[in-house]
Amino acid sequence: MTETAGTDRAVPDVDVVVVGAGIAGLYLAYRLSRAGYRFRVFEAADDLGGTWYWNRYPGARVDVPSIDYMFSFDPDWQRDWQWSEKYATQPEILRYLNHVADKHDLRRHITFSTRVQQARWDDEASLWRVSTDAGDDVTARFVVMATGCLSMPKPAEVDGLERFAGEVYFTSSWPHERIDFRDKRVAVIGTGSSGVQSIPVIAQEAREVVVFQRTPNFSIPARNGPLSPEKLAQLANEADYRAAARASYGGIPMEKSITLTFSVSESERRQRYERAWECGLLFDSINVYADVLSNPAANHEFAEFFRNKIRSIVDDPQTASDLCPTDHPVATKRPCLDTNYYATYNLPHVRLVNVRNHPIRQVTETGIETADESFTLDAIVFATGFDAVTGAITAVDFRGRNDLALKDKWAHGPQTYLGLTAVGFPNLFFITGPGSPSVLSNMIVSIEQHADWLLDCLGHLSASGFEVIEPTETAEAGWTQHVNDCADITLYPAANSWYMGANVPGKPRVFLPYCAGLDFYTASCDEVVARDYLGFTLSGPNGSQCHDGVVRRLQPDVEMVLNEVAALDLPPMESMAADDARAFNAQMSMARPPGPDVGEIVDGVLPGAAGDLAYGLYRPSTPGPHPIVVYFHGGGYVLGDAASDDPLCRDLCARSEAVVISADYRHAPEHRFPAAVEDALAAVQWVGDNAGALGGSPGQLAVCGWSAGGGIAAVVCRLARDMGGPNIVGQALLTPALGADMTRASFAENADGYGLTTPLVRWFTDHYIDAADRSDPRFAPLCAVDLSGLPPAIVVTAEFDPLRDEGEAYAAALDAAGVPTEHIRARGHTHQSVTMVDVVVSGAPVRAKMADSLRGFLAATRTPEPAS
Ligand code: NA7
Repeated sequence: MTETAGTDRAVPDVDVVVVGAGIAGLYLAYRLSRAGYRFRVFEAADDLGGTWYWNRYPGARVDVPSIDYMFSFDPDWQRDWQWSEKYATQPEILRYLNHVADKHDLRRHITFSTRVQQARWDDEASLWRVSTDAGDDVTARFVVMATGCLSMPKPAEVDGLERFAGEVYFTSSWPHERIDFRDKRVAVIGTGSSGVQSIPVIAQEAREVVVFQRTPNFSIPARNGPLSPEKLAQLANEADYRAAARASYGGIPMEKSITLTFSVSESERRQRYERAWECGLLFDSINVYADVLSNPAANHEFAEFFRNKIRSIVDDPQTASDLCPTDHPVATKRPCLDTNYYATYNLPHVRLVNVRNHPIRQVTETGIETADESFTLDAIVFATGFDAVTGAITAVDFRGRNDLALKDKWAHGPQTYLGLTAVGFPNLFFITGPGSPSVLSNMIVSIEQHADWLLDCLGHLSASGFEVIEPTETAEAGWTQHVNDCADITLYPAANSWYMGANVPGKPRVFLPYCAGLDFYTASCDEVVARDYLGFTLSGPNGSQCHDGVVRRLQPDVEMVLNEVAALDLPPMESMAADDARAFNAQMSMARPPGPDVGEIVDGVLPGAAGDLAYGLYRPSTPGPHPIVVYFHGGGYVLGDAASDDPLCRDLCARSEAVVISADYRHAPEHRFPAAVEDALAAVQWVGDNAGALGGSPGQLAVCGWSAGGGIAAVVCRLARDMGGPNIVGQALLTPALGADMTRASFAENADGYGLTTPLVRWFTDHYIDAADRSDPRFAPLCAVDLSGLPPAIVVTAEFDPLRDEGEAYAAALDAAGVPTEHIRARGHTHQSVTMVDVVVSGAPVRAKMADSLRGFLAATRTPEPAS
């Protein structure tokens, strides 16, 4: 390390240390060298290639099409590199990587056979002190982990391996010389991609193969072969093709399905499933329907299709049954692409042992002993996977600020900002780290995206006179939350997968990759930069800057819906006449999923305050009588009806097991205040009087409403209290409109961009009520003098709702008045999003909570059954 002339500031030996010379390390070497940085790449192996250096097992291939698995910075596909097959083998990929390295003279930057062991942040000098097992001590301003997601093999988790006299292999570090299995009895432990690829090839040669399977995986035929003319045609304009890959969901140009499984007929589903089985493409097959990874029923049907395929291929019914995955939803573990995998079990010398039923007890000198059998073996192959995503990062002893160990920081699961950086570890970057799309995307595209972002960042730092970058606590916590939110609306957490860290004993159970898509992710990274490095502190000798904040605050599915609606560029509702707004609302309602099935739905008419009103009655499928919830729809007093809130009412009925009566009320501007509340009160009175005839249990009556309907439900509770009936036992108010007091902060904070806008609230309010009446508690229940004695309440407010603060205030006022009140703050939600059944999956837990509360309110009133 040298000193800068004239100053006492330390100058590091290099600008950047890169750890790893796989695909990411090579691309970084290319970019850093072209940009004139001083850098070193350390690689533990004695040659380059990373994954493709180590995983030389028989049958090893890439599982995305080879022509998608190429660097885009070097468009030499057309000129001097051509793949021989749709899915290249490991040797061919390694040749490609060597070709790229040689062509761009990258090898000279790499120090081989050298493992980085420790990196210590020197706060005073603002640099990393990096040491290796070869004795190097290097100082670097930045350290970049290009260590890959599947590069830290799991150790063998069996007793007695050291006793075994035969050969032992790990797919993850396969010998360089050819292994001859002819005439050998071979065990393979593990049936992930490595097992599934290698087993059929080993079986072609070996005398006997015994596969020890802990969890069967879903696998589809790779249908490998020559490159298809269609794929080649897509590449006619390679620059466009690569750009489309970068802008895609998974890093492969592909139109993302927006069709929901049960929106099409069974025969159409069958055809699509068959196409998924036939296409030989992993990402395309999962993309069969939009809800495969979010709707359990959709996933189950797809999974059953695969199980039937397995049963149709494998002759022995017990083996077929053992090969059928039943413990995880399809695609929640990485599905495999295979060549003859299932058919291999029809060979007389291949046998499957289900270690869940026949656990491996130990390895002996001669083979493997299960609880009930001994297998004599010449070789054991471990295809048991990796300490994925975080393993190779925490294998380096990183010491950040105040000697904080990265391993300790991540003891309960990784926390990162953008999957790229971590608080306490300035100037440390992870390529395809935890919290980035990484293994759920085409790795090579994700690697380029990360490396490009990093190079831009380094350029920005130096151009702005900064030398240190570190995320803030707020930004990191927000991103980590967002990564979890994304996973939580999928079925991924349901599987004991390596995505969840569940394959490594003791590893925290946290979903590691970012699952909302490369496109969505890239937009976040770009937005951070566009907002002048939002969530990062940038510092240097001359000062620092920090625009603190969270880049993704909305629930991911809410944001996607908002983006889709924004893309439609619709006219604002407040620019329409009331009738046009109603027609527009009705039209928008037609495009959504129907909501869950209920026992029956009956339309009826009830006497309102000034004439008949329509209602829709939703009855649970369980035997009645049921308690009754009278529901008031949203729509700003101007629009809406039972049809507009139909999926929400079905959902409420199914979840609460109550009869839900969605009662209409007269609308403004034709019928202004207090018409709506008068009708609502009349409806509740009528339902109370006719509970038995409606199939309800008398005395078990609650109210619920959304938006304006929520305000109406709140008002009805107070009027019923004051009038001495009907007896309402609970109220559920979903993002209620409670007085349109536009001085509240949420009206300014969420004025636009979240569906319901402040101008639209004003438009609704003006249609409904004169300014002089707006403090009437029949419009603004917060203006009521006394809220005591009201029925217990659940109030749901949404973070990005102009009405949020009045909901908050009402929940607090109820509580202060002694009303048992539960207040749910729907984080990352908007005024409408919780109502979007089967569209906004993240709203489901909020609705479940609301239904649970209603059940509780109603159950508390049930007359106990007489003792027999
Ligand atoms: P995977 O996919 O993690 O597969 C490892 C397999 O080994 C899997 O079937 C495991 O069962 C099994 N396994 C792991 N530990 C044990 C023990 N102790 N006993 C028995 N069986 C065990 O790794 P791969 O190398 O096949 O593939 C990694 C990725 O590379 C793949 O997803 C592609 O993206 C490419 P488990 O499912 O954990 O019960």
